Amino acid sequence: MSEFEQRKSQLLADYENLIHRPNEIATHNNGVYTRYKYPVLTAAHTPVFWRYDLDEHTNPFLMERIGMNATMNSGAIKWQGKYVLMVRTEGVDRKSFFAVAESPNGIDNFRFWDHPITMPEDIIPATNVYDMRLTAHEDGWIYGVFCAERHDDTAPEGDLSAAVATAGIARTKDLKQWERLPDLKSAHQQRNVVLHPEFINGKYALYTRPQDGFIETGSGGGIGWALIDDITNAEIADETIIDARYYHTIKEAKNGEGPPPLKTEKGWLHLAHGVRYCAAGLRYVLYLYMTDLADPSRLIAAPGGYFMAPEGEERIGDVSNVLFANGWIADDDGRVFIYYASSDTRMHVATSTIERLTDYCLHTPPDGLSSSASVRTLDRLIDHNLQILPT
Ligand code: M1P
Repeated sequence: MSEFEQRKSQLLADYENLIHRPNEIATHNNGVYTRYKYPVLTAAHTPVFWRYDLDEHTNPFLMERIGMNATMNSGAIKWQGKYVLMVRTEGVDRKSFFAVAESPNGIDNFRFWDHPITMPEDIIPATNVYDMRLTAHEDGWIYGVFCAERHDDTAPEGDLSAAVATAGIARTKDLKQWERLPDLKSAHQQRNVVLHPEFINGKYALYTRPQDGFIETGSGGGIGWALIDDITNAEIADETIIDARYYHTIKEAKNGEGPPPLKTEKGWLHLAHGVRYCAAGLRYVLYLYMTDLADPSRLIAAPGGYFMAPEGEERIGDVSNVLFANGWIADDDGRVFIYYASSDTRMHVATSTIERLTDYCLHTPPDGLSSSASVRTLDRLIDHNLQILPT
């Protein structure tokens, strides 16, 4: 066998070993969710035939031709019995695109479909698209709502980082062929826009995140809510903040809706990210909240603090100290698969159940917004426990 053929066989064998590596439950368990030892997707999980030209005539040194940098912020859906992720895949050229990876069990054996998604453009093509939320809407379509980013041409000459974020909207019946609808029209820039799965008063409903600039939310007060008359020409007329940012909390700087909320007997269960400033930069953590079943814009539970924060290797990556989630899957038996990215680099899974997550939301004390309030809350639990514990 030639050296080329030997190396090619090794590459393909290593890839199959990686894909088939069984995941393992991590030892630490706080009773709310279970983490897993291995990421479910990394850049190395992208197919070998995306990265290498496998033809000895055109690539005699068997060099990587198209490098992949990250597999991150993924939408999720249960589709034809498979756990499917709509992966934000990022090449070494810093461009993100969408690609589907599926697994038979939700915790390992994720394999990419052969081709990435060809997403039709809106009238003005976007430079970068990312962070798709998948919503199986009661109208029968699967919607993908994602960030579409373009250079801000009103910025001073030479400012090549100024950008404008809008919500791109597309829909599909098979996750392969996509119909692009016009981007959301909004008075503000928008990122982290999510379509609610049901009609509300006969209208489509969006979770929004108004922001004054591309990075800073500025006057944007938090996660918003807007009803939309026509999804094929979506425009925000009224927008109300349903989950506000607060000083000295995990969502002081920014927050954003994660995946579409899950419908439970006790209310809509939401997963979101909160961002705060610190000396190391921005710190992104995940939190949960719940809203009313009949009125999903009415907050009914807001557990204090974060639900998950970066741990161990999750803390390090292209943008360190970040957890971000825009996909989860609830199975019929009540199990929930939470797909989260760490540090804008790789994808992980954590598992829990609807029962545990709603219990967490309804019984975790809210943030009292001051140190003295935190001590009072802690004292109540200590006193309760001291009555139970043997002296
Ligand atoms: O780099 C962290 C995250 O930053 C942005 O999120 P947000 O708009 O809430 O600040 C997004 O670019 C996201 O993709 C990224 O993970």
